[in-house]
Amino acid sequence: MKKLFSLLFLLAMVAASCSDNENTDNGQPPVITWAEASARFRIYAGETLMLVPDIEGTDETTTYSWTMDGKVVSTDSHYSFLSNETGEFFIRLAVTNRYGSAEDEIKVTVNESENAELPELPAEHRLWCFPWTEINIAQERSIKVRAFLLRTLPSEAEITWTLDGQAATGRVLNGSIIEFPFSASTQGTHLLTLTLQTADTTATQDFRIHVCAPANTYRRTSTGEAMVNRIYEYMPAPGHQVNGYIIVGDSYPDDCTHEQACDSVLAHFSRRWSVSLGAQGGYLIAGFDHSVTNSGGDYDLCIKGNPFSYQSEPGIIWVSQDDNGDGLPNDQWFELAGSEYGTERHTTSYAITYYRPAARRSATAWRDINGQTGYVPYLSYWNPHDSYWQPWMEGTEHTFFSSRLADRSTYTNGYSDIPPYDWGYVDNLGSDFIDGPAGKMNYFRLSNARDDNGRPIQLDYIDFIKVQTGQTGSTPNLGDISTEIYYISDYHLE
Ligand SMILES: [Ca+2]
Ligand SMILES: [Ca+2]
Ligand SMILES: [Ca+2]
Repeated sequence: MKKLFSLLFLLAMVAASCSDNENTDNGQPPVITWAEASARFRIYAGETLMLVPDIEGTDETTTYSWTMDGKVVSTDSHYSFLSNETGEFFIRLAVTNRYGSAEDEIKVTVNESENAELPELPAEHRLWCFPWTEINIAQERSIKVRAFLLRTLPSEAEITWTLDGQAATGRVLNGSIIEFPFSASTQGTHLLTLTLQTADTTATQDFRIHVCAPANTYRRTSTGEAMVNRIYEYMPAPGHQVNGYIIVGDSYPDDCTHEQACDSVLAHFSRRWSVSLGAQGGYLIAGFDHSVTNSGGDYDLCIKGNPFSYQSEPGIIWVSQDDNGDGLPNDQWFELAGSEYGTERHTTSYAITYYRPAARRSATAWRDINGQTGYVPYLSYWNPHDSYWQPWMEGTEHTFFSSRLADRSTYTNGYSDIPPYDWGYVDNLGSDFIDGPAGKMNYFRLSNARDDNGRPIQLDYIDFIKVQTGQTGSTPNLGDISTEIYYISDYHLE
């Protein structure tokens, strides 16, 4: 277990090292200013606000005095304020140097716990949603076509399938997932239609499955470039580390397009800077300029995250071959099994919908396929952005489809602990977090690929990789659990 304050302290030191710890003696009394991120002193009860002013004119005689109601609360260059009471608090800072002193007072407004300001969930949900409605798949493989029901169906509801015009049989899982197992025996496009009929509604959905050449037809040779060379999709779920996180600052402008966001992620990777996938289900899809060979049991992929001893945020890895050879990730995905795969701590076929907050500086509500609801918290200290909903996410709600790992985080007396799983996840301090050829990071084996039935599948190589935040959860001081990535590469070229 690790205390939050060690991280906060580290942050304070990082901030301090670029400002008031350096001797900036300019023959004048000190000047106190506040970085914009710290200027909005509005927090929730129980939330820690780290106050780190920028001080000009420090020297070896400089002293600091933080006071509240006339009492000294700190003599450090920074002050971490925490109140479980609501109200307005006035904090005074006095800084001296050999030429004089400066004082400043700030007002911190502490609101009731977040629950008092949580947005309401929409009462009515749409009928259903689909991870995909068109896909490419290699001949002789099989895939499960799925529809996720978002409303409880009346008992008389009738579900029917047709495949290429002929009646076919699917099944309903747990009352909320409709599934059709499709085997790709004949090349060409197959039309699968799902119809749902109740006393007052008929809904249909078409799925187009393009059965392509047999697997391994479009293998590409290596150019020697280890790192992924393109980001095809960057769709982070809402989260406080995605854009505007206090350590990183703004990563994207308010009118950022999806294409610009993808380019920005690749630029981050080339510098080994972090990008966050946001809360559960948030993901990115990357590709290589060659096919990455499956070594048959050794490591094949390298992915860097930022796990700490007290904070693993496991991301689940998916891989794909370019089954139709068009250079785009529009083909079947396979999950790389980690240590929890197939256990009660691992759920496949999970869907979670986030709702765009109507109010500024607000938590983001979600509802999942199991009917559970919750919020991605708004943490003004960590990220004072108006919204954690990214500009390129269209609409008022967005559903992510993924597998899910059980949230095992704990929070006790100001301490958070988000423990790692054993292996098989990025941003996770497991046994595969090693100092390998690409540096200290998680390493992955393509031999762990699983098909839709949970069985091992032999992929001679892969072309695309998808990484998704695996847990739904948050702690009061560290916020949402969200996977971070800094770099993805082909192990064999490191
Ligand atoms: Ca992390
Ligand atoms: Ca493709
Ligand atoms: Ca995170």
